[in-house]
Amino acid sequence: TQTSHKHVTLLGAPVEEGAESLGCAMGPAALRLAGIRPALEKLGHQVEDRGDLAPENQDTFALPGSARNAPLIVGWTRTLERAAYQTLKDGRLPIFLGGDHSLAMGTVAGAARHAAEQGRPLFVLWMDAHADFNTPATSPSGNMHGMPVAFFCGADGFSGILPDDRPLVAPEQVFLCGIRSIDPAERAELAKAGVNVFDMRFIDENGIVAAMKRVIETVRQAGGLLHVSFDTDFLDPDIAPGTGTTVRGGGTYREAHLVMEMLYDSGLVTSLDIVELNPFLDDRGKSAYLLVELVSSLFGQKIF
Ligand code: EXY
Ligand code: MN
Ligand code: MN
Ligand code: MN
Repeated sequence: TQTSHKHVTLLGAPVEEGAESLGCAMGPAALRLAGIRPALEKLGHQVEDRGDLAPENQDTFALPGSARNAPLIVGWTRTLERAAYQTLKDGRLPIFLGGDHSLAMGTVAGAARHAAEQGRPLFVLWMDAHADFNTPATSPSGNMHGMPVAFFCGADGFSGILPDDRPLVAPEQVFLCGIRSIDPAERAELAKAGVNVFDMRFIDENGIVAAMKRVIETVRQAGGLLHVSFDTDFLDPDIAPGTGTTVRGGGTYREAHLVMEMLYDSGLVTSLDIVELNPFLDDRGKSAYLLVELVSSLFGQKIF
């Protein structure tokens, strides 16, 4: 409605070097072409599009272990940390248009800096087939899109990426939802850290509503801010083929909309990533259009 409209800022983050297969750099363009801005405006929101960001140069940066394209990803992390922080400080709601999931190293870090300044806890809802909890020491692939949750939870192996190496988000304030593919070493570290995991079995047995109620209640009771990081591969590949790391048995069309509708009703979401859309792998814009539909639900689109 017009009275509760948000001031939204779209920021393109065309990073693809954190993934195995290239193409995510075309994600921001595809989301714009699928109409993300008019969709938000139609719901009464005030929208500015800041275009695509560019990573700062970090050519000489090095990370020990297996982390492909680390200098570039670190440059993106620093750029996005500042962009997220500044947009939130300006009282706006940033939507980051990915780009692969490594971009969340920066967006969550910036949201965490803003939350700390406000004296409020930051919670992260991570919608994904994967846990993204590898480190340069555990990663089987070296792909940094499989690492952002470990990074912002303060796992070892990421020293020097940002000036402050302390954990950015407490693992207990992170909720992974939709998980159905975890590497062995990743699983062990995840359990040790104490991150909340709603895997697909939990969702099958209890329903997505139970998971979301727990997230929303926890954030509300703590007076927290909520960053949502939405990986396209959370969705079942049948409805969202346009992503590089599909895993079957994913979130359904109605489950995904219901998550977004419940989040809208909660009024708790303060920042958002839409990531891992690879238009090169998509089927006539099907996944891009679906993502825009889901963003509409998150911003107040009602069935009735
Ligand atoms: N766990 C695997 C790896 O670390 O290589 C796959 C990660 C895929 C990450 C995608 C974006 O969520
Ligand atoms: Mn206004
Ligand atoms: Mn991911
Ligand atoms: Mn994923």
